[in-house]
This record gives sequence, structure tokens and C-alpha cells, in this order.
Amino acid sequence: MGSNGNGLQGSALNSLWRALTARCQNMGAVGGSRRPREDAPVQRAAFRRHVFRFALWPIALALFGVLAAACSDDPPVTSTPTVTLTPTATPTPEALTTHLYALESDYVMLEDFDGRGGAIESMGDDLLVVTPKGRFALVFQDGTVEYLDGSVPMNYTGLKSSPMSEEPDFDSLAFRVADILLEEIAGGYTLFVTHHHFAGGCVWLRLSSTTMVRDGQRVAVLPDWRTIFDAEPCSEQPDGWQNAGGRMLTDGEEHLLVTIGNQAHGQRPVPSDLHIGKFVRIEIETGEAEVLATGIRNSQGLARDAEGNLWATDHGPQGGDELNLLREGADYGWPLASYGVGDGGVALRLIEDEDTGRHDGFARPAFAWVPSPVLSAIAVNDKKRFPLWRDDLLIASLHGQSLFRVRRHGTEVQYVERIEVGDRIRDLTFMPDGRIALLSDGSQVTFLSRSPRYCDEESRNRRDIYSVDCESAPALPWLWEGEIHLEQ
Ligand SMILES: [Ca+2]
Repeated sequence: MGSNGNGLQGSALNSLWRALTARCQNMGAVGGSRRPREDAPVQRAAFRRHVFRFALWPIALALFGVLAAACSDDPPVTSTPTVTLTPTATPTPEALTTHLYALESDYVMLEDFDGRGGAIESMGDDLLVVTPKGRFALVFQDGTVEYLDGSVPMNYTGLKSSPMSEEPDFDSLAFRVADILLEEIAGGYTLFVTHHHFAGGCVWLRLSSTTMVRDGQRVAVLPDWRTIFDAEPCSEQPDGWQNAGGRMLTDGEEHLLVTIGNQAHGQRPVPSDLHIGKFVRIEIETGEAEVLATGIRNSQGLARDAEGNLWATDHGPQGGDELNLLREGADYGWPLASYGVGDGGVALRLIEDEDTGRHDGFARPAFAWVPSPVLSAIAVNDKKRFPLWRDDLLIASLHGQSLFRVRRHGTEVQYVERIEVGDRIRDLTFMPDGRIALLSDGSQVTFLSRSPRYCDEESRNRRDIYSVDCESAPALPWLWEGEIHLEQ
């Protein structure tokens, strides 16, 4: 195990730990020491190297593609029956060859998710996972997993016993945790969660926070949750929470930036006094929300690059998934403009005399996808972890079961590389140790890292892998073809 980076040191902090965990025990929710291995076979799921071979890969992709087409997170404009997601993931292949890197993958299977969603965030060198229905798990650097006591206050039990759950369109899978965000404090973290919450016969998208305390391997989620914000309005429709959005980012100045999906509004414009379908800035202390931009459908990705640009993904209807540059005051068009069309190819013609599929009259995306991969989270790479991908955006997708590496210069997108991983990726993050962590809807955490094979003989003889950062590798043979004049 590597260092946890934030362990409590010294007797004073140990005393704090004891006091806090004692408080948790009194309140009936403590994250104690790691559970014995023999008691919890799933929790000690160590890394599993993929055994899936390339020969089977295209077949599995095709089959999974057919299945996923029915399981898209992107609710259709016309209603179709809800399909239960099979929680068994298709394993990511053991190696992925990309344009600039060969990647190796390790994975950890968690207990089956009850739904679609959840989120991950690095916690020191380890990974905090929140499942779609609000359970917490820590995936340690060696691949062992510990489930923590305590859960996100969603009131899923209340929803399941409500009359809404009897309705044919009831979508329990989409009732979810949308995102988590950790801010380091003395002895632990402040944890922010965007999630659904059922109250008064209605489902809200809520922003809550609590404290996590950490002493080495021991982590506790304190039970004193605080509600910061509820997005208006809540939904009384049995599937009205599908387009949740809910991705968060701190502005470093006591605010959280949050994307809020347009939920049950479908193709109906959202009134300006409602939060849904908008990009908002929420003051953490007061919960006051300010609308920064409008015209958002289901934005599940939000990231800030090193130059301060804000990038957000959004779902188109059929075609027209977007990568947007967020700017205050902008209207991103939904539902009045899109590069997509309605499900079944029905033209979206919501403004008189406007052509469909032009995105006229509104802030256009920096890039758009046709067909829709159903984009989810965004992470920005830095030059330390994948130097040849420096400043690139890495975007996950659900239906597309792929990552998209976006090469950009400033705000200009130059090209997009598709990297197929074979699973619906809900969230992703770069780990401090250089791995990429992916959370799938199939209850799987996958870690991608640069393969040692990237520097071996076979790879070095490939002309499409540019291995300048292989420390021990001799110069590439083709570099010696012809004359090379080096400047002195
Ligand atoms: Ca748009």
C-alpha cells in the first residue's frame, strides 16, 4: 500500500479520531477498521487481470452494443419500456492500444449495483466509490475493497414503498447518486454529494454534505448530513428524474458549480425561474443558487482545464451529444436547438422557420457527436501522468462504451480519439499515481495505466506508437532512416 497522503498523525489527531468515531458509534453509523478478509469475500476482491482476449472482443462488443442500445441512459423523446440493466460487466480487454499509448487494465468487481449512476473520487492514493443507491466503498491501491458504514440520505426505501413505485413507468434504476466531490480538511474531508431524494411524494435533485474522517486505513462517514440545495422543481412523475445531470465542480471560492438536467421536461422549454436544465453556482454556506447558463439537457460531465476553461458534456436526443464551453449567460439550446433529431429520426423543429440539426440561434458546442455515445464524465489530463496526452480531455460514455480523448489547443478542439473499453462508464478520474479510474454501471471499477509493453520491442516497432517517454528504450529504428540533423 502506498501512503494515504492524509493520515492523522500524532496523539492529538488520534484523539480526534477516537472522539469522532465514538460520536459516530453513538449515532449508529461508524466506519471502523477494515473488516476481516474471511468475512467478506467481495470486499477483498483484489485486482483481477483481464483474461478477455482480442479474438472475442469484436463479437462481445457487438453483442453488448445491442444490449446497451436498449439500456441507454438517455431517455427517449417517445417513451419506451424501462429495460433492466444486467449488472454483469463485459470485462475491459487486458490491453488497449491507443494512438499514443498502450494501456493495461486491472479491475475490481463491487457488489452488484442496484441501479445506474454513482461516482468516484480519488482519496489520497485510494479511490472513494459511491454506488448508485448511496453506499460508500473504498478501493485501496492494492485492489482490496472496504465498504463503509453510512449512506447518502436518499430515502430510496420511502420511494419504493410509495404509490409512485406501482406505476408502470416507475424507473428505480435512474434514482441515483449523481456525483461526489471531496475537499480536504484537517483530519479528513468535506464530502459533497448530488443525489436524488424522495420526500413528500416527490423526487428532488439535492446537494448534501457531510464530513469524512480518516486515520490511515480507517475512514468514517459522519452521519450529520446537511442539505445545501434542492433543485426546483421536484418530480412527481414515476420516471421524471431520468435526466438528472448533477455533476459538480468547486470554484475555489466557497461555491459549487452544478449542472442540473432538464429532468421530465423532455422537449418542453423549461421556465426561467426553475433550476432544472441549467448550469448553476451554489453558495455552499447559504445554499443560494445563481443561474449561470441555460439550455442544458442532461450534463453529466464538468471539468476545468489548466487555463480555466470550463468544459461540460451534454446529451443530445438522437445524435448531437455535445462538448460545451461553459460561459456565463449562454443558452446552449435545448430543447430549441440541437444537432440531433428526435428518437426514430423525427425532426426536431421547435422554432418556426428554423432548419433542424443546425443548432442555430444558440451557443454551439465546441464539438458534437453523431450518433450519440451518451457522454458522461470529463477529466483533464496533466503532463505528469500521460505526458503525450497533456492537457487533453478524457470523456467517458455510457451507450458508446468508450472513452474519447479530446486533443485541444485552448478552446479549439483539434481531434477526438475513440478508445473502446466495452462497458458503460459513468465516471472517471485521474489518480495521483498515474492511473485512470473508471466506474461502470456494471458495478466495476477499472484502472487503466500505461502498459510496460508500451516500451517493449513489439510496441517499439509499431510506427503508430510514439514511445519517446520509454526511459530504457533505445532509439526507435525508423528515426534513423534518412539523415537527421540535430541542432546543437
Ligand atoms: Ca446544445
